[in-house]
Amino acid sequence: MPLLRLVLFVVLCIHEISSCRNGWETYDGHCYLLGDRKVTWGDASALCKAEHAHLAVIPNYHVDNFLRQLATKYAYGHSETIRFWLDGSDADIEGDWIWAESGHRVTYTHWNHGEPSNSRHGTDDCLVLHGGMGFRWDDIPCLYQARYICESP
Ligand SMILES: [Ca+2]
Ligand SMILES: [Ca+2]
Repeated sequence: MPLLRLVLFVVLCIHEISSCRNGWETYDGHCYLLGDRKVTWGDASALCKAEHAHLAVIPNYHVDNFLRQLATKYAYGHSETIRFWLDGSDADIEGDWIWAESGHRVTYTHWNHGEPSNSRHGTDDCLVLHGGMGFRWDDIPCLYQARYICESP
């Protein structure tokens, strides 16, 4: 039954290409995981790497919108303010926002009003989606504890 085998092979290939691991969400060829643990930006980055992924990058409005919806859905049923680390940081050069994984400059942005504030004596150097700001962007100290979003590939 070579035809049946061929069909099965094609189906398995399509499944392999289009699907993400259990618990990961798919959007536009990427897989995203919302990490439950509250950790520093550095630890979040390491946790994503352990999953063969990296902290999420937001290159455009569409990904921003998708991740904001995911985060908003996650926040239902949580009374605390939820924050998710992204891959962006200006720790190397103040005000120069870079996606750590690629080293590329952050071009598309969706900062909340008045952000990035570089507050707390200039230690706001890592990027979060901030639940208290409708999951628009905020810079907070990299050593704060927040949840995180991994992206793969
Ligand atoms: Ca800063
Ligand atoms: Ca800030």
